Amino acid sequence: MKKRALISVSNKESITDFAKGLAELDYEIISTGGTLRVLKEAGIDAIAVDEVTGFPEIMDGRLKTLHPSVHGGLLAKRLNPDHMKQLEENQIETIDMVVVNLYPFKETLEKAGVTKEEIIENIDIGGPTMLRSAAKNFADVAVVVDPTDYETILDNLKEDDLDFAQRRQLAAKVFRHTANYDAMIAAYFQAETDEAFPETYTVTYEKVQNLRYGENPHQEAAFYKNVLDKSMSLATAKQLHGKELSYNNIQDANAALEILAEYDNPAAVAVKHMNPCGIGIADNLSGAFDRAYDADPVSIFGGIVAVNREIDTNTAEKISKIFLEIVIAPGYSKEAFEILSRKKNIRLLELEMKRAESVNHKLTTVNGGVLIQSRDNGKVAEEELTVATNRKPDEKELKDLLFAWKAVKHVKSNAIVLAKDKQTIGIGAGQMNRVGSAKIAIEQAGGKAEGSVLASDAFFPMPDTVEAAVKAGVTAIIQPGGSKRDQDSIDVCDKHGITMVYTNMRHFKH
Ligand code: 93A
Repeated sequence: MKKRALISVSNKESITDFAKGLAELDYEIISTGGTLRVLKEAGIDAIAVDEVTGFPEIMDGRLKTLHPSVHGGLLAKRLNPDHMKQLEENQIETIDMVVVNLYPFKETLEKAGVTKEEIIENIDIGGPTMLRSAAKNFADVAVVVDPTDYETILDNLKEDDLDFAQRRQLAAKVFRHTANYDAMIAAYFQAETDEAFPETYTVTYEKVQNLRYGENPHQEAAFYKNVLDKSMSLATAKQLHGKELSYNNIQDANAALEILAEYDNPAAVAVKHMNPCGIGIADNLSGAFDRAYDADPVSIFGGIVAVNREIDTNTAEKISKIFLEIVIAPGYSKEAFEILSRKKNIRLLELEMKRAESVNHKLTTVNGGVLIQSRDNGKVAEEELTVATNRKPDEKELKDLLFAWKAVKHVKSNAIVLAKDKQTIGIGAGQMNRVGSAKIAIEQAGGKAEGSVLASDAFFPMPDTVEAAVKAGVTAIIQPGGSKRDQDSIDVCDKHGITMVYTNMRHFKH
């Protein structure tokens, strides 16, 4: 009896060559609508699956191959006389090979302007079912899901039939493939429904690249992207120049992007070890960069600079004077690119600066599991601030306070930021007590601290930070409020005539 292969593929790449090869090896080819058309056009002899099922393809193809004549032919154990007798009684013939690849669900999701109907229509039901039937019965059936396997399989078949181990390997690939395919669908539905934290949490990651090493050279690492995440991401950044990104580069660059997303005006952000060391905004990019640089000309060395406007010649010249690992911008003027790309080691990235859509949760691994939380998208508007002190902030102080508040959100706790005139002037990050971070920020600011504002990511458990701020010449403070000892801090402020506002929102970042 002639061997039979069922071919039904969405990705029609190389399919005619493969089918031709099978026909030459005397396989009878059965195929579905679109695939059959392509095969026929290439002059390959094939029959429609309707002829096997005795049932037409209906409902726009939703029902093509879901039929006992197909699945019986795939699932029957050839060495089981009962199975074979039952096939015969039901006039079902065996199928020896399945060649299927699935409706492009992921590609459809990624399409710009795609409708929900289109996404749903691209959930393949019949394809995975055939793949799974064939893969379960790999002892008797060969199952091919990956077009890059076509050539080897033909070569092997020309020698001899595929052996048990080869068929098992193909089946393993299929189960991996259908599991991923379903996981992607599950993750899509998870994001669509309001159930934020379901009993099992599905997320699928796709490799962007292997990395040379992890945080340290003795650690291995790779970069994966979340298939469903369409927010501003390094996975979609275009690298125009320089060495491959490292693990630490990606983390730092990501931190820079998150900070940048806070600002609409021309802004520049310098980042070191995932903390900002300088943030500046201005009417033009070159001015913003000056402020980010002047904020801390020492720490920026070997750091990352991200900006939210195309880099012009003027800014490029300034940037080129310092040693940076990475520059990220939505674009570079021709001349700016020439200036910056003269530096061999600098990595130049281009990335459209759109707001993070924040559909995704933040995942942090812990031993044995993962903590999942919604992202910190908290924002505080001017009218939401409450003034705790006798004195109210004046207009300039208010602007500086809100600027500093946006910055402190992105600094590791305990976080203190001193700012003045649209520029951070001192940043204290990650200390184990709040006043420790304050001291660092104040020292960094030096003489600039006079007339500056201070932001704290969490409340003051005691008045020591406020006392240090007063001594340094800070005139206004922004903090969440809510400590049992708030009054102690207020008293210090009132005594020295400085102002303090509450955001009623905390921005821990650990
Ligand atoms: O709509 S389906 O879920 N119902 C089916 O019965 C079915 N059978 C095969 N999708 C089905 N397929 C898929 O059609 C295959 O997985 C393949 O991706 C595609 C090939 O269709 P065509 O040959 O018409 O281009």
